[in-house]
Amino acid sequence: MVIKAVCVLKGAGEASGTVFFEQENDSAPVKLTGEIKGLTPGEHGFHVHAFGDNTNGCISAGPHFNPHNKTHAGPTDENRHVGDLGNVTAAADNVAKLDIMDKMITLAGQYSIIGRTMVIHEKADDLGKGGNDESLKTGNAGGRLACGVIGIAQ
Ligand SMILES: [Cu+2]
Ligand SMILES: [Zn+2]
Repeated sequence: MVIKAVCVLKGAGEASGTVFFEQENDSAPVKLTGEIKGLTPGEHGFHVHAFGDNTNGCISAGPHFNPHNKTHAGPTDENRHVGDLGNVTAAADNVAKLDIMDKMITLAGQYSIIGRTMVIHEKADDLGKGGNDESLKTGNAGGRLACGVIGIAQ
């Protein structure tokens, strides 16, 4: 049975978007589609953060979703936070079109990302290769432009 989720991202500034998630079964990779607009052209860090809490804006979502206690890395790294989806790239029209397949996130079971928060960042994620402590926690991706809680889709 296909599992579907959706996330509407909003923030204090221009950035906003919608992300659709689809997983063929509970152990299949998850496909992300959709778009985020209002971004400066170039790369922006894109992660699943731990909490589905936006009470104080995107900051309440907490750190990257990391149930296995790993350090921050890129989406293709074996050792990474579950929430590490790397970067999305906005074109000259300020829109980033999403087309991501990820083998680590899941929409089912005890490590499901449903009920957690997607965050789009101000800067590029250095994927843990920045050579400082912060790189191994956040990828130095800077402020949180927009976010939204991942919910069950119809
Ligand atoms: Cu993040
Ligand atoms: Zn991370």
